[in-house]
Amino acid sequence: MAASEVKVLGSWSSPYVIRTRIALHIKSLTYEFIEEKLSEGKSQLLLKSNPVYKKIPVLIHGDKPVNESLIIVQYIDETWPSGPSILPPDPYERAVARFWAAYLDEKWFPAVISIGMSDGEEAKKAAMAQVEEGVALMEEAFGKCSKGKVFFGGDEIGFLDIAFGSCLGWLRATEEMNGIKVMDQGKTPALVNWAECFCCHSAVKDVMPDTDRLTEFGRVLFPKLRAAAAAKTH
Ligand SMILES: N[C@@H](CCC(=O)N[C@@H](CS)C(=O)NCC(=O)O)C(=O)O
Repeated sequence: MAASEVKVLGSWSSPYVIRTRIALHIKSLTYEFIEEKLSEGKSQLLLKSNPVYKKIPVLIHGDKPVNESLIIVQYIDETWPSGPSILPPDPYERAVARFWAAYLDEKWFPAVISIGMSDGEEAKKAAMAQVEEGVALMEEAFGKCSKGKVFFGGDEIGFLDIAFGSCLGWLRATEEMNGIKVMDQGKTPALVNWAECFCCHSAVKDVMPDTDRLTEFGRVLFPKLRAAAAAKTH
């Protein structure tokens, strides 16, 4: 397949975009990465390709757009079955991986973001407690899913590794910005080891954003987002 047949609309800092790129790397697919500068407005191509949510990532395969990062990862796995499998072959294990991925997107990652979005100390503390609780749940889930191997997916990176691992950059930047440590050797030793292996993996290391760069970006972004949220409520 020619490189231009697969395009990704995305940005370097988005955890959701990273998922798409990791899945493409696992399948050894070449693709064109089109950087969307969201702060400067959305491109016509993005608005046309994701008219419902108008969000990145968008995978464009030929002339067909696919939206929503977890759906994109599953599409890549099903469309190029000859590369390493991303979803577990067993239906129950697949259901478990999808369950935790949905939990991460619906509950856990929004709590990570609300640490940066909270104005008062009380709200920040509540968000931190939610994030810590989630990490403890994921430590337990790791024990069950990995069966003593390196990744949630076993010997290789799978669906849940991609769903969770893509959030590591923002988790680390949030820890840095707020002087906290959520994932550490004392509380979550298995996840600490997993995170290190995940970030060093050849499919991941070139797209995982540098923590310092992300922290610097977050220090500018969060005050703007907080101001925009406050303006909305007044
Ligand atoms: N549920 C979506 C979330 C995607 C998302 O929130 N993307 C952000 C960038 S990290 C975005 O495009 N934001 C632009 C906007 O909200 O208008 C997915 O998994 O793909």
